[in-house]
Amino acid sequence: MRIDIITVLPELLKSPFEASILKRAIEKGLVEVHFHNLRDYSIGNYKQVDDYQFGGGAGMVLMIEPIDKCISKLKEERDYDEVIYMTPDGSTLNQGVANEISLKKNLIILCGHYKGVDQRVRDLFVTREISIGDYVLSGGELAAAVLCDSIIRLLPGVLNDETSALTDTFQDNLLAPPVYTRPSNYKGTEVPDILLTGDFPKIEKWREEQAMERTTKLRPDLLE
Ligand code: 6GU
Repeated sequence: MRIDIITVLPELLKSPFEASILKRAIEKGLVEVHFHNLRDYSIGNYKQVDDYQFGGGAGMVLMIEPIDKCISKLKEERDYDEVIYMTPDGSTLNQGVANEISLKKNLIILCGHYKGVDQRVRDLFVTREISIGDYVLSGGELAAAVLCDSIIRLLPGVLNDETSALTDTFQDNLLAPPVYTRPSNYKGTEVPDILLTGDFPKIEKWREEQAMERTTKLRPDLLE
């Protein structure tokens, strides 16, 4: 997979890719992530990438020309499966969407900022609009990092134990069961006995029951 991220704030976006699982995925060559500073495609001597909105109103809007220049250059080099625009009015990211996008080969992710992008960018170039929840962030950068993490960890070979993404919360629309590690007794609070029996079919059954119980209690909407 290759991901090209277009942003006015690349520095806000880079650090999540420089640690832990995402870093290792990049080092292993399982994903390439490239950052493109929109300002490098700006017009005029002032490196302008945004402007006031027609019709008046507060807030700046990212202009179409720098975005067009950046996307066109990328598209000359390879084909893209999706141009994803990160915006609070997009469709909400969930595990199903992450699973679907993780199967794509080349992605462009465009981060909104200020009041967002000129509508013609969305009409002409964007194939999918994604939000990470019903609240407003200052820009699409942190949301793009969330999206990238959710898809990169699903790529084959990224997680050490290849089955572990399959047992994640949400992967089967259930919350994950509780997990424990040593010590089995910490200041009098104990790990459930069943987990210490070594009876794996029974443990599996207990985990399924716990997952169902947790989901019923905490997220009944997932069962609907
Ligand atoms: Cl993708 N962008 C912004 N600016 N705010 C958000 C969001 C995206 N998703 C939730 N809130």
